[in-house]
Amino acid sequence: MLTEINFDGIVGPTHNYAGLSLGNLASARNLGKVSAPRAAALQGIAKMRANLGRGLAQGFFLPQRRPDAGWLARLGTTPETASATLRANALSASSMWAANAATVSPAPDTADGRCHLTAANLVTMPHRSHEWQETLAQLRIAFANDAHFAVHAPVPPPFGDEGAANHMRLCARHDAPGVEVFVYGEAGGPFPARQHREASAAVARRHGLDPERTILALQSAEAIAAGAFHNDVVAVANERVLFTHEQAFADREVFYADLRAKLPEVEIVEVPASEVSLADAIRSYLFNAQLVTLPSGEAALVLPGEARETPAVWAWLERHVSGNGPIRHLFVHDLRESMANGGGPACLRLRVVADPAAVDPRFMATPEKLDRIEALVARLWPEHIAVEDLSNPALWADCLSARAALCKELGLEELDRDAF
Ligand code: SUG
Repeated sequence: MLTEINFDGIVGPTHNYAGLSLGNLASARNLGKVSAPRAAALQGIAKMRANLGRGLAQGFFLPQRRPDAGWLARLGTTPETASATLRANALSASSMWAANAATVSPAPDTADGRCHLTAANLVTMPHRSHEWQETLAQLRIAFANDAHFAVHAPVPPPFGDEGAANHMRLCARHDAPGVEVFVYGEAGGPFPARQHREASAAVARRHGLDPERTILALQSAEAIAAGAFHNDVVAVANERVLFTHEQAFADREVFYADLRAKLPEVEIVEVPASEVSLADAIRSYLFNAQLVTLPSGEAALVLPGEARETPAVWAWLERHVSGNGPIRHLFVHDLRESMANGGGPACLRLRVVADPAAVDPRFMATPEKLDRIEALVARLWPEHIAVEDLSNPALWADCLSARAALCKELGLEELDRDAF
């Protein structure tokens, strides 16, 4: 049976605040702050556990091996000899944000009836540009069943692709054919446009999508300038519902009309700027919630604590839920560590509509497996990392062995190697 599975990126032991993401306001604001990798990973595990408890299918991806000595070697250096900047780029735990791992087109949308996944190249940011090799390796293991899945290598550079963070799927039900929306940005503002139109179009072609059910929509320049470095910071979709800020898209009337023509049952829940400013939306990550369908059929939002702490946002949500809106439940999670690098609940997960039985079970979560992961993290993940610690070889060794222990615990030792 086709169902939506959320694969969360487990937060890696090197999680830190080196301020690497230009255009991501939280990352810049928290540059130099002391991170708490253990707490970060435990916060993520608690979210996964809660979603499992809500009756949702849950999987995960492993944190990548950091420092990435293979990448530094390709640059002619090593963790010991690299500049502080290159070293920080080699140590980032950014693969936790699994929404950027790949773009996924479920089987009902594709020409060959398989679920297609394209690993994202993430070329715009140096610290993320070397994720795709291991991401691809993990996708090829998790989705090895080629009767069900087709896993593609990334679109070639220079066309920037940031994966599912700029992709939305609207459909009557997850197992019905959907309309896939690819949101891209245009260069010219103060911050880089990380998703290029050419990359989005290439993914749509490679996945065998029907052009009649595919939309390429331009992200508004003001949203990027206000800190929406990915579209999933200002809009999220699930089944028939598009939940979006008024200023998310460059030409919203044209986009909405196109969407309504392609999927007449679509329900557009637009939050006006007069009620929630773009700045509040981005600060609170209102739209970086996971919009999910509960087993009861009702829609729920899985939100970060910051949404409850932002008065205009919480007031809007309470009004919506007490009125007749399509979102019926609000669940709030403390994800402060990931949020401080600009990663909310939706950034931490990749959605795959598939039969869970077709996925390699080593990547599927159960309460018992989450207990084991949690115990290992509590024992081996560093409690704190200050930016100065990033040059300490003992920290690298501890992080590599902590990750190796997780690979072993999950029966995925094949991922514990240097080069991908
Ligand atoms: O790519 N932050 C990530 C956050 C990704 C959020 N993902 C989605 N919106 N789907 C990024 O900007 C900060 C890392 C640092 O500064 O060390 C970072 O990479």
